[in-house]
Amino acid sequence: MSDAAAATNTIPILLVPDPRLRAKARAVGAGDADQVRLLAPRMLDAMYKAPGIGLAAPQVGVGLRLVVIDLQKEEKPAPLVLVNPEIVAASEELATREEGCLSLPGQYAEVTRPARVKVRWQELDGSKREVEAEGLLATCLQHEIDHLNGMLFVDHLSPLKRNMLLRKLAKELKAKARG
Ligand code: GNR
Ligand code: NI
Repeated sequence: MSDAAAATNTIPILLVPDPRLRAKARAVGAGDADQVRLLAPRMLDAMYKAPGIGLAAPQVGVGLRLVVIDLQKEEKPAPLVLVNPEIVAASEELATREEGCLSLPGQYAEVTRPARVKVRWQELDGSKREVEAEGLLATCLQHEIDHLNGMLFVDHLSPLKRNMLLRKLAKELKAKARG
């Protein structure tokens, strides 16, 4: 396949300031099963190609509570598909980690969040799952669930840092568009 054809088949990731990144996604219901089964592998594909460790449906313009994650620790894939994920408990202890986002390419900042979270979700078959996460997985789960609520990592920064980063992104995207 040519590069152009491959690019056409990869679902595009929306960039800030696309308003679809700021909308609250709705819960996946029984009537969404077909769409979710088609979309999840396309989201994983876009995530691996980016490459990234997580992707939320609003980042590909779909307002559903659907997330894919693969921390890609060793070389072998370990994809997670999370339907209707929710944080059911969070530690008082906080952790600070550098975050990036595929919707704000090239922008990174330290973000402070709960160090550990308990997250509940459904699998594609509707079965219930729960995990107690720490470290990078805890960060990634919170980052992706934020996307479902129209939140971006920059919203956790001071207004000064947020505006600096958003202006830098706008400038870089403009330069890139000019070539
Ligand atoms: O690929 C990603 N890396 C990352 C690094 C630190 C904290 C969060 C993330 S998620 C990000 C992919 C993305 O934008 N998901 O929404
Ligand atoms: Ni993101």
